[in-house]
Amino acid sequence: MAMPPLLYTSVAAMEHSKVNTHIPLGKSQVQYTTGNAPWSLATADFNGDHISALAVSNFDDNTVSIILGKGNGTFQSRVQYTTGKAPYSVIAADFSHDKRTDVAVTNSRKNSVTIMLSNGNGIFQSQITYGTGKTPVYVTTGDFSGDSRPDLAVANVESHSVSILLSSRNGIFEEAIQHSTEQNPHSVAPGDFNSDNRTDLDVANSFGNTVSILLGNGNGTFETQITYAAGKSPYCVTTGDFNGDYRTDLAVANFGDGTVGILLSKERR
Ligand SMILES: [Ca+2]
Ligand SMILES: [Ca+2]
Ligand SMILES: [Ca+2]
Ligand SMILES: [Ca+2]
Repeated sequence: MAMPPLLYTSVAAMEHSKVNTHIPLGKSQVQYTTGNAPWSLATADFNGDHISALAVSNFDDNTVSIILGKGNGTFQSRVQYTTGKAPYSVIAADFSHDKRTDVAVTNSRKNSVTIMLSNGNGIFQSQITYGTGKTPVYVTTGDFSGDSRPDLAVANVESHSVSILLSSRNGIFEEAIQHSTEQNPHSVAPGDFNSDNRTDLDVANSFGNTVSILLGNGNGTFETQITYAAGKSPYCVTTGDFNGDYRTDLAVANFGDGTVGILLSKERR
């Protein structure tokens, strides 16, 4: 069996745990062909039929597969689009502000991010690429500049940074601005941690054993990171309000010690 694409040496051994679910899904999966080594996927309605379609990053053949739904739970055959080398993390959002959902994917061995703008009929334009830091593994989106257009934040695992790419117009992005993190950021998530209605970022620093908070200034710029201790080898972060105080808290998956860490947001800074 092929191994997942590890881009760098992990400090912790992989653990597998059995998950027993009782969700009443169909008895057996139906499989659809992608490219080689599909690694990440996003769902969105790419052709305006209100049916969720799939965008899949294929790590080994430098493509994204777009797989449109037929509306009855089955899917059409894939359509392949070229990306940069070793596409890793894929997301869907309307970057061009035309009500057509587009796709972004990190090219982990090309130090770039690919943007595929949608024509609205399930067909995408050829990729446009923008430079990032070294080994971009994870991409997320949020409006960091306050213009209601979705921007991009990319975790660059080997340059120990997050790249911010601001959407300017028609799906065109400005040149990336790098913000330092601690060692080997592997995941980045948006959230408003200081309740100022400006989107901030939290970052899991997988070799730093920390979480970085980058407070947003609302104009696309961010403050210097504030770091908090995490567990061992934190690889993924997400947000939620875990204590019901309407302030955004964060959760971090600590790959190396079998825990999830919770950091509760305190009073406004
Ligand atoms: Ca669009
Ligand atoms: Ca924006
Ligand atoms: Ca904020
Ligand atoms: Ca809270």
